[in-house]
Amino acid sequence: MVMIMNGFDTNFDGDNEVYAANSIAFAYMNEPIKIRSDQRQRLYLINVTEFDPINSLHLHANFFDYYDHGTTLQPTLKTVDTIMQCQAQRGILEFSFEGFEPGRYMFHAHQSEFAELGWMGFFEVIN
Ligand SMILES: [Cu+2]
Repeated sequence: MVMIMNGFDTNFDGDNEVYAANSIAFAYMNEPIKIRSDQRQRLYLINVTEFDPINSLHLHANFFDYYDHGTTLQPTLKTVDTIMQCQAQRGILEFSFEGFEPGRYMFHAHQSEFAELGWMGFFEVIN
């Protein structure tokens, strides 16, 4: 899957008022991303947020391996639950919910302001 982290300056004051993954604030709160517990996940993450120098992704209840820039075959970080990206940075997350209870697992920016303004959502683990 692909997640593009972005923000929107809705009143043209040079600061973002809304944050999102894939452009729609809170979209995956209402419509969680369904993932099967027996399938390993690969998430291509890209930060195109303007006005804020850093954005981030934090995953609840689980850990992922991270391939910074997606340019190596071995992960550059192993077993982490939060990753930060500078503007225009990208990378690849790999994780699995194998053995987890079915249900909703949250992900969101690790800047609480971004999360409160739209950059949060759920994976829904199904068997
Ligand atoms: Cu959280």
